[in-house]
Amino acid sequence: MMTTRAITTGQTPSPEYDVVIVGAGFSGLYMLHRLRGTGFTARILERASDVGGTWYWNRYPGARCDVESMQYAYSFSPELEQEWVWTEQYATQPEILSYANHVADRFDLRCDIQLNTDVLSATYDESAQRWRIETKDGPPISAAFCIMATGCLSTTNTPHFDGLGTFAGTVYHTGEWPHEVVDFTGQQVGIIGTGSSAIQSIPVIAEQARHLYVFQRTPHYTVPARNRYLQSDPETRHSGRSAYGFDVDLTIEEIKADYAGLRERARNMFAALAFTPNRKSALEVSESERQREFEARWQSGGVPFQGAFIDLVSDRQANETAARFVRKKIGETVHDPVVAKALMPTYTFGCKRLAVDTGYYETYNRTNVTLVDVSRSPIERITPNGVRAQGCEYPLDSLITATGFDAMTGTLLNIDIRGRRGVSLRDKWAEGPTSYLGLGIAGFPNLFTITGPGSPSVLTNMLQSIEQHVDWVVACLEYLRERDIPEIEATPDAEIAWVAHNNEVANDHIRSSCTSWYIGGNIEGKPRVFMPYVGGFPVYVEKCNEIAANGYTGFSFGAVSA
Ligand code: FAD
Ligand code: N01
Repeated sequence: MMTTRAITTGQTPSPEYDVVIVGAGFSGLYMLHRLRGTGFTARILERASDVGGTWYWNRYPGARCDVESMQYAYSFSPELEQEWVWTEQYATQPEILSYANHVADRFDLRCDIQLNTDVLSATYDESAQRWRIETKDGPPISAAFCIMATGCLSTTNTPHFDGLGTFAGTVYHTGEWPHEVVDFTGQQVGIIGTGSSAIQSIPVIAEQARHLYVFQRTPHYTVPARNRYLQSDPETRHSGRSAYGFDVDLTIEEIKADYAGLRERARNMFAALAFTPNRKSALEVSESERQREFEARWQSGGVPFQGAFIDLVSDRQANETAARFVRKKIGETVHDPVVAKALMPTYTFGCKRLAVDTGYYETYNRTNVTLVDVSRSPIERITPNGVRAQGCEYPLDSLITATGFDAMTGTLLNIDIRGRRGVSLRDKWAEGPTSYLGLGIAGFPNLFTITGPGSPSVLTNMLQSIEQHVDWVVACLEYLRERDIPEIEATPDAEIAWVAHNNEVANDHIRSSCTSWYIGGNIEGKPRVFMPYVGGFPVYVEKCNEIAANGYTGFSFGAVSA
C-alpha cells in the first residue's frame, strides 16, 4: 500500500507524494497503474467528476473513435485485452468511457484519484527539489515529480462571435457536452464547424432536428467508416467478421488469439496503427489501377484509405489523385451540384486530420439540412434569434459550436507552470512550444509531459503513444531512484536540437501545408509552429529507447545554466 504524509509549508498542511499526475484520461490512468508496485507514492488530480478524459467530456451525438476499437485499447494487460468485449468496429463514446471506468475499477485505481480538483499552478522549488501544486480548492500538494497527463485535445476553443452571449436558445460545445440527453426533436439547430466532431454529429442530429443549418468555413476530407458490429448475431445473420484493417477479415476471437501480433504490427507502423498499406506509388500505376485501389479502400472504410499509395503524403501530385477521388465521390453522392461543390476540399488531402464518417455526405441530400457556406464572408453575428450570415438570419433554438480545441499547448498553458528561477512556461513558449522528445522541457526539472508537443501523439493511435511515454517515464524514475539522483532535466542543447529536427521533418511534410490545429492555425494569435513530431512512431520510439539505454543522453541530473 502506498502511504501519504502531511508536511507543513508555512501554515498550510501539504500532502506530499513522490509523483503527482494531472489528468485521469487514458494517460493518467495508465501512469498511476504503472507506478503501483514500484514503491512510488502517487496521486492523480483531475478536474472532472470522473475518469475518462476525452471520453468524459466529448459526449456529443455520434461521438466515437476512428481508430478501430480493438486497437484503440490498452495493450499492457493481456487479461484486460482478452476479457473486454468491444461491440463495434469503431467504439462509441459511452462504450469507451465505460472501458476507462472498467480499467479504473479493475486495477483499483480510484483510491488514488482526486476528482473535481482543478490544478491552477505548479511551481518548482529549487531548494527542496520538489513541485508545489496548487488547486482551485484545497491545500497545495507537494511532489518530487509532476506528470502532466493533461491531454492534447482537452481545452475547447470557442472563437469570438459578436453577440454570442445574446443568443436566447442554448449553446453547446461538442467538447463540453452535457451529461443529460439533449433532444433536438422539433428544433431548428445550427452547427458551426465541419471538422471531425461536426462530421460525426451532423448525420445524427439531422435525424432529430426539424431543420439543421451547417455553417461551413472550410470543407473537410472524410471517408466512410463502414462501421460493423463485432459480435456474431444469428438473428441478423451478421457474421462478426471484418473486425479490423483493410483487406483483413477476422473475428474478435481470431484477433484475440494473436493480440500480441496485432500490437507488434501496429508498433512498426508510422501511426502505430496496424493495417495493410500499399507499397506502390500512385504515379507508377495506370489510372484504372489507381481508381480500383482507391475504390477498394473507400468500400472497405476507415483511415486505411490513406494507405492506398505510399506517396500520398510525400508527393503533391500523388496526393492530388486521392483528393480528386474524394471530390468525385462527393459529386456522385450529393445531389445538389452547388452543395456538392461547396463540400469539396481543395487543399492537400490529409493535411487536416482525415475524418471518418457514417453517412456524412448523404446527409446533405435531406430536405431538413442546409449548408451555409461562410468561406468567403464570415458569420456576421449571433443574434438573440439565431445566426446572421450571408445577409440572412437563420432562426435557431439551439446552436452547437463544433469549433475544436486549443490543441497540444492550451491545457498546459492554462496551468501556471513555473520552473527554475520562477520562469513560466507561458513565457518560455511565447513563440511556440519547445521540448525534448515531447517528454521533458529545459528549465523544468522533474516535470514530464505525456504525449506533449514534439512527440508523435495526435498523429498516431494515441493508446500506443500513451503507453510508450508512460513506460519510458516510469523506467526513468526507477533509474533515478536506483542511483539516488533527485533531479532530471532536459538540457537546452538537446531541446534545441530536437526542435530543429522536428521543424526539419515538418517543413516539407504535407501535414504542414495548410492551416490546421496542428500548427496552431485555429487560434487567433497562437504561434504558428507544427506541434506534433511527424517523423513517425517507430523512428521516435527507437530514439527514446536509445536515449534511455545510453543513460538519458540530452538530460542532465542537476542544474544546467541556460
Ligand atoms: P485526455 O483524455 O484529454 O485527459 C486529460 C485529462 O486531464 C482530462 O480529464 C482533463 O479534465 C484533465 N485536466 C486537464 N487540465 C487539468 C487541470 N488543470 N487540472 C485537473 N485536470 C486537468 N485518438 C485516437 O488515437 N483515436 C481516436 O479515435 C480518437 N478520437 C478522438 C475523438 C475526440 C472527440 C477527441 C476530442 C479526441 C480523440 N482522440 C483520438 C484523441 C484523444 O484525446 C486521445 O486518444 C486520448 O483519449 C487522450 O488521453 P489523455 O489521457 O492523454 O488526455
Ligand atoms: O475540431 P476542428 P474538431 N467560423 O478544429 C470551424 C479529434 N477528434 O473538434 O477549418 C466558422 O477539427 C473550423 O473551420 P476551419 C481529431 O484529432 C477525433 O472537429 O478553421 N467556422 C473547423 O471546421 C480532430 O482533428 C474524432 O476553417 C469555424 C471546425 O470549426 C480534433 O479532435 C472526432 C470558426 C473545427 O474543427 C479536433 O476536431 C472528433 C469560425 N470562426 C474529434 N472557427 C474522431 O473521429 C472554427 N471553425 C476520432
